[in-house]
Amino acid sequence: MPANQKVKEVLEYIKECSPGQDEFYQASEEVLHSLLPLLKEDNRYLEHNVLERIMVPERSIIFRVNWVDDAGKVQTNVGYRVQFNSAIGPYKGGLRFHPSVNLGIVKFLGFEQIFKNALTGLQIGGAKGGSNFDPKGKSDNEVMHFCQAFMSELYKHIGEQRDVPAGDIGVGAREIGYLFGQYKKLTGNFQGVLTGKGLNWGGSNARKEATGYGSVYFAENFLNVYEKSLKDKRCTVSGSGNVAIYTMEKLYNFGATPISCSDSKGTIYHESGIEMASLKAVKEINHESLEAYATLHPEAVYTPVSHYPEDGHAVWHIACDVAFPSATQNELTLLDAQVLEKNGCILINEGANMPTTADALSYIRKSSMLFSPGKAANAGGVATSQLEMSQNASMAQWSFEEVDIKLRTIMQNIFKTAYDTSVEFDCEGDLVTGANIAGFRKVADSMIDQGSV
Ligand code: NDP
Ligand code: 2IT
Repeated sequence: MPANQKVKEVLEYIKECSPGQDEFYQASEEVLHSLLPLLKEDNRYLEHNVLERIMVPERSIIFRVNWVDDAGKVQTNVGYRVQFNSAIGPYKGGLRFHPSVNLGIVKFLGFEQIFKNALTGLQIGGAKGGSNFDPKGKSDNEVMHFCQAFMSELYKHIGEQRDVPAGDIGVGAREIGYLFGQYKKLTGNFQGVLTGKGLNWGGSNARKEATGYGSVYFAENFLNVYEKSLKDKRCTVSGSGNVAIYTMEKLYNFGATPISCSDSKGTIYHESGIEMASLKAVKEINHESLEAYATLHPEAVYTPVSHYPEDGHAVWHIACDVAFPSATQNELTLLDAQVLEKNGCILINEGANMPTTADALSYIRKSSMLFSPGKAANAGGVATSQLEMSQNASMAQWSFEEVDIKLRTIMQNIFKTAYDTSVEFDCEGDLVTGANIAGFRKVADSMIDQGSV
């Protein structure tokens, strides 16, 4: 059967057996279509039915999480852990706590994680998990009770050689601490079963900064190929969480100016550059909306989200040289991509997972703009998580500089792998194809080596 016919059949099958999972279809379509040049060249993947096998998670665990709120009432949420693929190592991937979390979201994130983790060159399989629990507006006590209840089920399925969760949207150091405490209480084991831990109890230096820093290292590598650099570039960044904040911090180190950030309520445009101490105070310490940043800096422009109801996001309407979508999936639409191009943007570098909609992505790939796919550009976070696992296994703690140097090298290698693969398949600079083929090939070859398990 011709490869394109096979891809079509597998995608139809996926829709039939996993109804209502739009984000998972979107990620699957992008990956499978971009594999066509490889599938046409090497028949082994179809012979061994690798496409059918790789699209179905090895295991999906869905569980009830009951916890008691501050008023003494029992609340219920749904918990997930999708252990997608363990061909190249123990399952690895974050946990997301956000009201929008459902099985389709967790599956799209877990599927992307398989190829991202393979691209790091490290031995980690792909997984993702989370809950529709919303940490916003909850007291520390409620967040702790939720995390304890969540771990009371999850602990049965994870382990340092088996599955090592970490943070993602809504899961940071506080949540990892409560989850780790409960794991230790239930099992009696102090082991590196989670990453993103506190520095006093097994965490790695530079893990907090790693995704944002790595995203900037990746962008610089890409621009250098075309004899350009981030120096003096005006950069728009979306989001104001972990990835966005450390993207902005590293942009300043490279002589670029981050001029925007956003959250679920609105966008800040600060022409002279985002002031990092104020942003960290508003978002990391006080957990306020960005409106508080505008109060501190009256010269900054604050636009509430409803300003562009006709399908577009204020942040992408600000003229920039490089755009760093770093908030959430499908936050950059076709209209946004057209406006970015018109305003002279030269590179869109994905810090978030799948922030670009499918039609925006196909437009961008035909445009003159460069594009860094998230599974390559944001892989610095999970790569540094693996460095944390490595330090835990040897009971060592490396300095910030040591970890940062390793992160820089890993990002350089990820870029080179994706870029060289694009050259190998005659689409120089098309890193969507390059990253998908390089990640897939490593995992698929390992699956073939390991037989029909
Ligand atoms: P955080 O929870 O720290 O921050 C998320 C940010 O995005 C916040 O500013 C939040 O706004 C905004 N946001 C979230 N959901 C929405 C939404 N539905 N609409 C509008 N804004 C939204 O998460 P991270 O920074 O860790 O994650 C950001 C992205 O990066 C995600 O796609 C994640 O999967 C990806 N990623 C994260 C890694 C990590 O190491 N943390 C590694 C690789 C990728 P508000 O403050 O109002 O909630
Ligand atoms: O999407 C991601 O790569 C993450 N949220 C980080 C995963 C990890 O295991 O550090």
